[in-house]
Amino acid sequence: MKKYFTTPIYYVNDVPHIGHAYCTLATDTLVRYWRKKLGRENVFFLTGTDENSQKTVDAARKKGESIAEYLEEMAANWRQSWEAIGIDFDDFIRTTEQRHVKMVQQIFHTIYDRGDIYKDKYTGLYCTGCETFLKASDLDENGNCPDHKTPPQKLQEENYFFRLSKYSEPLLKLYEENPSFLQPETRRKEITNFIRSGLEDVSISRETAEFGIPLPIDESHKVYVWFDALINYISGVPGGADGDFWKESVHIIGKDITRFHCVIWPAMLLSAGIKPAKEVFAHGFFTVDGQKMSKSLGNVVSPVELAAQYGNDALRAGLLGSFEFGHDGDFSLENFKGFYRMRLAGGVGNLFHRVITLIHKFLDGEKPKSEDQTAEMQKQLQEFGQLFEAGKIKGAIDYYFSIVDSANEILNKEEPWKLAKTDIEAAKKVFAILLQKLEVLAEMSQVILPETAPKMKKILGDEKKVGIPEILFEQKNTRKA
Ligand code: ME8
Repeated sequence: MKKYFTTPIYYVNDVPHIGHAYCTLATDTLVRYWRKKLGRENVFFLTGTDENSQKTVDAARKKGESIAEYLEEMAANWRQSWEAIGIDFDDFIRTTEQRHVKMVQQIFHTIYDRGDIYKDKYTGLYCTGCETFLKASDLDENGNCPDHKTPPQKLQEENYFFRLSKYSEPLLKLYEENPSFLQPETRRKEITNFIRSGLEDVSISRETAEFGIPLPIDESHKVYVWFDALINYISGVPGGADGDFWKESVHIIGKDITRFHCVIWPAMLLSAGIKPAKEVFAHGFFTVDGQKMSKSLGNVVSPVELAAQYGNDALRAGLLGSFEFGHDGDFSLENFKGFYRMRLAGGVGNLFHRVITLIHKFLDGEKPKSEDQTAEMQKQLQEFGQLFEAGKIKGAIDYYFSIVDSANEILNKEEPWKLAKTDIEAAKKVFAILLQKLEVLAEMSQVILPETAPKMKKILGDEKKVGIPEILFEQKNTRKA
């Protein structure tokens, strides 16, 4: 079995914030689960940057740089940011790369040959922030884009259109036949209702765009950035649309871009004679301390800075553990610090340190013989896996910490350091149980705390003896002043 995971390709008009990191870390964590289950060679993970956008042109201009210069710098920044926070992608695609440009032109041509592209005049309201046309009814009371709070541009141009309206029925059939095509259920309902309400054809070229991929049928137009961007999922997958990975594709996206991924993209593929992605998972949006992240509010959190301070595993588990995958939520720095202090340093870190130190002290580091608990351990690993396979990332993280809590409870209740002085055999039994819990946690950590997992394995030693205790999570001064 194979699996192919993608994140959205992000716009490069700015550096990554924790919203982008949330999606990328969620995908990376799912990828780690599946790599562990299927073997690394059977899982492919693609991320990248969406570059052929007016946002690129505006941002480069603002910085006084050429587009090429700006893009080199920003694509490197995104790539390095992901590497810095421990994202282990297999490939990083940029939409200005030749492999992508060629694929876009090829797919465009196939759709054109099907008769699904035609030229027409268009007048509409365009928001560069969204890179999409808005209807008058979409605007807020000030006539602005409700997301970007800026007035849309009035565009009048000759555009090429994609016959999306033709695909209502085939799309509804796709949804009916593939119940897991779009998750969670709330998004599926929203999108199927949208399709049922009737689809309009969409403009897929820009006559006035300054930057982008020229249409293979008319060099004076550029391909609309979304039509171009979605195709990255095929330009970046080994074997392309005919390969084994594409058949098992899973797009992880935020709910804001569900229509593009679950209406336009599958319709483009149906038109091009390519099977749509197998699954799309649209996660929720989160606020920071109850407020939408924005530069003007100054509450934009850098994942790179947070990880440099608390470690990559803390960022991963803290962020993904804040609210359930698929739901909206909130991220607060105070809660994050509390999570670090109580769950990581005081919870799992302290547990490993105490158990291993006690085994050194009372058993000379020798591992006690234990009753076979393989069945129990297998059961726990299975339940952990089931949570992942159901898309419950927070559920899996909570499950992990429930094992940490149960081990800490055993330790505090049985007090093996006292028991060892009166009944060493009874103490050995307690240590054996605790060691097995640590083994399970080390195993699960490969997925949710991947940088700590090898340290845990080292501390757990070999068949006979435990290793040297090590501080896994330094206590930091995280208390409120
Ligand atoms: O839309 N909470 O890119 P983008 C949760 N280039 N997730 C958030 C978030 C928040 N507050 N803010 C952003 C684009 N995200 C296109 C995609 S794909 C072919 C093209 C995440 O840079 C979320 O995953 O605007 C969202 O979908 C994504 O960032 C949008 O990133």
